[in-house]
Amino acid sequence: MTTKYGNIGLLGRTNAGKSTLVNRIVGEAVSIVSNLPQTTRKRALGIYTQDDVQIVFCDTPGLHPAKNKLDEWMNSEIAATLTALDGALYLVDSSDPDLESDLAYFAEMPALKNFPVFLVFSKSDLIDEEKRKKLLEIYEGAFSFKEIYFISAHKKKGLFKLLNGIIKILPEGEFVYNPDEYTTQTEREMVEEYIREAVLRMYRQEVPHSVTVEVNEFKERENGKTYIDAVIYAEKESHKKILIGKSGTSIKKVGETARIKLNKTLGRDIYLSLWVKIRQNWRSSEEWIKRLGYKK
Ligand SMILES: Nc1nc2c(ncn2[C@@H]2O[C@H](COP(=O)(O)OP(=O)(O)OP(=O)(O)O)[C@@H](O)[C@H]2O)c(=O)[nH]1
Ligand SMILES: [Mg+2]
Repeated sequence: MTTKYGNIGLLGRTNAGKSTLVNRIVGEAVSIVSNLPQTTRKRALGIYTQDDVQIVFCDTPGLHPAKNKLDEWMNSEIAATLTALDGALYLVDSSDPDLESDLAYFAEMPALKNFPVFLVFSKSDLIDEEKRKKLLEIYEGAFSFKEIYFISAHKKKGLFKLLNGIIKILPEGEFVYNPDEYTTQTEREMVEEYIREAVLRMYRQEVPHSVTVEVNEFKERENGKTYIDAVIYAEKESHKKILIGKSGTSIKKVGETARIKLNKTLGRDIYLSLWVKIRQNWRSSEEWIKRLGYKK
């Protein structure tokens, strides 16, 4: 049987819906999602396999001005992803387009000219026909897009059409992954990301962005439970207090949210023990960025 295999990048401004789309196509929570900017930090690979086709979706962070070492590293993740793609989906939030920022993205990433790029208007459930026409007018000629799609990951609209479009541009090739694999992330990385997602969803802007998570212990116990011990690092004492909450109620909620999702994804009982510690200015520390795996 002739098979097709390729790497497809998910690109676009922060909050465009890149990670949501990858999760929807792959069918598992490969990449975390929130309504705050800069949710995705690391490249995350989601693997889609159907019949004679295997597509590796490379989710990336949104391009943003670098204020610290973490930002610089996140932006470098985008450039690194672009070196190994067969094609890319450039997502624009239909309900919040910003042509100027998108043009800046294209200018900053000249490697985009090396492969076909599809323009994908996401969140189409939030706009009407008139707005659609307007978007097409605005974006026509902004870049040499191979094709244009409107999709809604939430309402599962337009995804089949988009997948067929992607399959058409895939080269022939052997599968690289086992058909039942859906991500290249380790379980430890997924645990850290799920905890960070719970934090992103529970607190306000400033706190979640100063947070990173590290798993200290990951042990299978004889009683069939998996015991996980993880630390949430915050940058300031005031953030630590907010994260813990009155009598520890907030951190308990974070743990519970992450635990439920982990039970489901990892398919076993999880016992999760969470701690909050302070690591001042970790986002500006080369050593900490490296230690936390934000460096390859
Ligand atoms: N209404 C609607 N909202 C969506 C849809 N897809 C994503 N969203 C929402 O858009 C927000 C951002 O989604 P993400 O998938 O985290 O966006 P992202 O592009 O990965 O963002 P970064 O990782 O920060 O670059 C979340 O609140 C999603 O629930 C959709 O099809 N319809
Ligand atoms: Mg994301």
